[in-house]
Amino acid sequence: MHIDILTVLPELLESPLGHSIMKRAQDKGHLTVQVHQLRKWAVNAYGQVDDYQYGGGAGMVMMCEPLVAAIEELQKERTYDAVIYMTPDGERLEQRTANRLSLKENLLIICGHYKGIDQRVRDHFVTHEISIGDYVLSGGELAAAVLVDAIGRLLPGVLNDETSALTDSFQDNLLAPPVYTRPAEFRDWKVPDILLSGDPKKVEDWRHEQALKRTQERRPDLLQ
Ligand code: 6GU
Repeated sequence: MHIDILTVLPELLESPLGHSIMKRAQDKGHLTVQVHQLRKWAVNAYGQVDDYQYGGGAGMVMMCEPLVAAIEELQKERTYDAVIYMTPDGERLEQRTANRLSLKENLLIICGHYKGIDQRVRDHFVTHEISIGDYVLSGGELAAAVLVDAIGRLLPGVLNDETSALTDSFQDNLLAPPVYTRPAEFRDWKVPDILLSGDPKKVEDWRHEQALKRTQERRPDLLQ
């Protein structure tokens, strides 16, 4: 998969996408991410990409010209399966969204800032609008990092057995069960006997039961 990201703050994406599993995904060639500074397509030598909003009101709006110039230049290079705009009024990101997007070949992600981007870019270029939850961030960059991580780790070959996505919370609408590591006894807190039993069937049943219990207690909405 290839992902292009348009932003005025490329630095905000470098660290989250440059470490751990996202780094490995890119090193192994499963994922390529190119972060583009939108000011490269600015309308003047000051690097201007935003302007006052028509109708008045506080807050700047990201202009059509730089965004459209950037999008059209990138579109000459590749055909995008989705042009995604990160925005708090978008559709909430869920595991199924990440699953679906992980099957695509080329994604273009636009990070908004200030009051957002000119509506005409949304109308004519954006195919998906995604929010990562009901709270407001200063810009779309951290949300884009979340989206790329959620998608990137699902690409075939990125995760190994140990990090397998199959046992993740949410992957089958269940939260993950509790986990333990050595020592078997710490202070007087013991690891559940079943996990030490060496009986894989019993262990699997216990984990499923614990996952159900945890989901019932914490997220009954997932079981509806
Ligand atoms: Cl995608 N962008 C911003 N600015 N805030 C958010 C968001 C996105 N998702 C939740 N809050």
